[in-house]
Amino acid sequence: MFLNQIHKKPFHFYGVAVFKKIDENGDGVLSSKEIAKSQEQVREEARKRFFDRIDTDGNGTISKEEFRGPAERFDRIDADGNGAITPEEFGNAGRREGAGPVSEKEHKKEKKGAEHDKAE
Ligand SMILES: [Ca+2]
Ligand SMILES: [Ca+2]
Repeated sequence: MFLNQIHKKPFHFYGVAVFKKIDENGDGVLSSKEIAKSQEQVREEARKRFFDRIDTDGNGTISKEEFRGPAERFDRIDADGNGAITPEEFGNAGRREGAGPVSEKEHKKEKKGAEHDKAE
């Protein structure tokens, strides 16, 4: 079922090169461990890119001025309340909310589809 997920979703936007990167031992099969690891990496990378985009002055933290979302959301992400969001705080918030290319909900949907596919 993990294989199906990878085929249906990340692949058409990450490409075959990524398959090779994920397939660490090069046996042409993605183990669920390899996939889980790569999905976490993809999420981290997406978060990092997103973070960099928000951090317009590039000082490594997101200030209230740079953050364009609602203030309550900023406060929620700024876990230590010092008025600046670090990449760590940002990442933790993302994990808490299930943000990223594959959300919890999509996971379930894909799983369902995958089971349907392997009816043989
Ligand atoms: Ca900044
Ligand atoms: Ca902070």
